[in-house]
Amino acid sequence: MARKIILDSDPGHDDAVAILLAAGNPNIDLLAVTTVGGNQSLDKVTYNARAVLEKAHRTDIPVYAGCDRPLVRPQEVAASIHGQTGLDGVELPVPTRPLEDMHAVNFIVKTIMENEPGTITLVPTGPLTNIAMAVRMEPRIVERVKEVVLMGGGYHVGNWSAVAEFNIKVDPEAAHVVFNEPWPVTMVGLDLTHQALCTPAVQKRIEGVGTDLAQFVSGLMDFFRKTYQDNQDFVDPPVHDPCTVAYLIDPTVMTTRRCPVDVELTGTLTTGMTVADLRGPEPSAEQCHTQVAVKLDFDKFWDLVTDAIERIG
Ligand SMILES: [Ca+2]
Repeated sequence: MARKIILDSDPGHDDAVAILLAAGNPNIDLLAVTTVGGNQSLDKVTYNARAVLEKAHRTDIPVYAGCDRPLVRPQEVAASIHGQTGLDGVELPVPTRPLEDMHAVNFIVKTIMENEPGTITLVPTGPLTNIAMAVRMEPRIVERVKEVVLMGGGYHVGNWSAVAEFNIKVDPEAAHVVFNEPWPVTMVGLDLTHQALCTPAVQKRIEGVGTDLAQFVSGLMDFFRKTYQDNQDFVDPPVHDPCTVAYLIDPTVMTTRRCPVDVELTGTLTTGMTVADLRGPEPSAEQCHTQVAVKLDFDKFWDLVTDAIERIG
């Protein structure tokens, strides 16, 4: 049975690859892409989500726009990494399917409440604003969601400050809400995603698929490599967001460590840090509802991504 997921994203080069992996793998039932202001403004990332689905010939998948700014703090975008459009470096197709009327937060709540408990998985790959809003609007979603598998944070490294990752740093209050609800949360943070590097060999393999879509992904990776080289001192870009979807397709794509995780809101240097308590023996699932991703199976991950691009055609 395919896993029913809602991908809550802010595309974004790596979000685009996450959408393609979810749309192109038969074990995932992508119910909708919901969007949140993050890498770029809400309007831009929403357009990008629709354009990526258009490129993947998946106009059957609806897109719902959500919150346009963080709960408390002024908005901060990642133009240094994703450019002025949020998906710089490629030509986007014009979306043919209109944006849905309903707000993303309403859609998330409605979908979870209307489906059998334990059947919907939330996959946030942007700031956690929509998810926090959904929890506050309808607290019963917490016990009905199967799990939350999110890209964000890190237990020993940051990218938007020394210790904080972008998605958490820009809306730490929302992240605080999400990590403190008792649903199962898997944090796919920078410790893991910095292993998901799009090396020249990986990119060549993707290009080898030989389709227009494969060229599109390669174009995205060229831009992403350049901004990561210029701004984050990387040689190859880490393709963060699809790691979440890969884990849902095949949990053996990564190892995880169960541990309490909380979000710093009042640090003078550490606001937005995901503080993971790795002391002592690993707690059980009954004792602890949060876990962090540790080690990626690099080959298995890129096999899944390449396979999805191939299947989409
Ligand atoms: Ca993202």
